[in-house]
Amino acid sequence: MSKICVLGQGYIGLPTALLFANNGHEVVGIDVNKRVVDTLKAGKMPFEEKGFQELLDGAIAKNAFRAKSLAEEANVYLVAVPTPFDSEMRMADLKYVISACEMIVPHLRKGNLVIIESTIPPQTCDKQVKQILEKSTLKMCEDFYVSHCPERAIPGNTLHEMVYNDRVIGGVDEKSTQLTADLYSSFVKGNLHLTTSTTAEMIKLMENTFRDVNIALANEFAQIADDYGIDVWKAIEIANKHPRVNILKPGPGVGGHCIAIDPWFLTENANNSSLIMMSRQINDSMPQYVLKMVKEMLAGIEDPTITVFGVAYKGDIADTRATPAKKFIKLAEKEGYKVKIYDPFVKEWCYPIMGLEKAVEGSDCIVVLTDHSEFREMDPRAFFEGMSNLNVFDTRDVINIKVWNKAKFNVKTIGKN
Ligand code: SAJ
Repeated sequence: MSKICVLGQGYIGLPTALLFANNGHEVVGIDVNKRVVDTLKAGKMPFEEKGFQELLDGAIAKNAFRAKSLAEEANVYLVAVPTPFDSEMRMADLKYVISACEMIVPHLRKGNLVIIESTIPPQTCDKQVKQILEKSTLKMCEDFYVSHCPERAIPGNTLHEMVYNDRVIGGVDEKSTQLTADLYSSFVKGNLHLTTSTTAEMIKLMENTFRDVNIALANEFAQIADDYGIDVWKAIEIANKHPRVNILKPGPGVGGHCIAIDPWFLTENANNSSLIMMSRQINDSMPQYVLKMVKEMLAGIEDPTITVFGVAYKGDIADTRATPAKKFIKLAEKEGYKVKIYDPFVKEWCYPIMGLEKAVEGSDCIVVLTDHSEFREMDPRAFFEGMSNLNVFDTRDVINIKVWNKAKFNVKTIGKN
């Protein structure tokens, strides 16, 4: 049994803390946000996902979890704070990782283990983390141990993936790796892959970069398919029957807090990264492409109103972080369009979210930006009456074209024109 201080009680830190607490450890959840700490103290989750509340109830019942604002003495410190993207510099902004490590320094004792779960550029453990923690006068690898254990669970299915996914564990030396592996084996059912800290840092970034580059390729294929007038979705489906091909899906761009950001952490100090940067550029330019296609559909309509269906960064979640919908809406407004928004998951956002009927009232075109399941089953005959013109542009290939055609909609899909 270890006493673990988990710094950062967000989407990753909190479920990780609760998994440790439910599996034999004493856990203290630390967060600088008072609202998060107060909510946890009241026995409630500050955000919801499948299974989270039950896990919190279990940890509290075992008397194995408490939340507070400042770190305290423990055997293990686990850092799970955000790593924002500094868009001006195109670099990882490590300010939260640095301040979390600084918070650990006064409490660090001989034999302690410090684990960084936050996404960090290669060599961060070996260089910056070491430098900060050694301010304690203790020596890394002699007195205390450090490893990187990146989280790779997918939002929407976090708990299942935290338990069943394989884990990468990279220590700054073998003892750090082994101590970390012993700890995680208390709840991880997937395989533990042991490596060095710099390799682990690189692996996490490589995985998300692979996805970004693959999506960029799909987006480029979609634009080529539009030029040739073929259906890229069907073409991808058939190409993927090849045993060594797995092309991802085109769309309005890449959102979320990882895939659109992590590639920059890999390129920030590299000389050979033109493919990665080009892929970022392709994915970031997709809102412009969507607007171009929508403009073609709306040719001849004066002062059009459009309705965006879905602003979450991906389907069936309420998360809008770095959503490509925002750039599309801003570009559409610059074009002079009036934009209204419907999203069955997102309740509050920087733009007002409307009920379905109000959102389509007076609209000349629906633009589907998110692959929410609701859009797959939708029959527009239930709500389209107030629309001024019956156009729909689908960037996710989710709507049932036959049903929308029956309702007399002019339907266009990205990569299918
Ligand atoms: N997207 C496409 N086409 C696709 C797949 C995704 O356009 O074929 C778009 C999505 O709509 C979304 C964006 O990409 O806007 C990212 O979504 P995602 O489902 O690819 O990934 P995230 O950001 O939700 O989670 C990723 C995952 N990484 C990988 O699958 C390699 C997850 O396992 C990581 O834990 C997470 O990043 C993270 O925290 O790093």
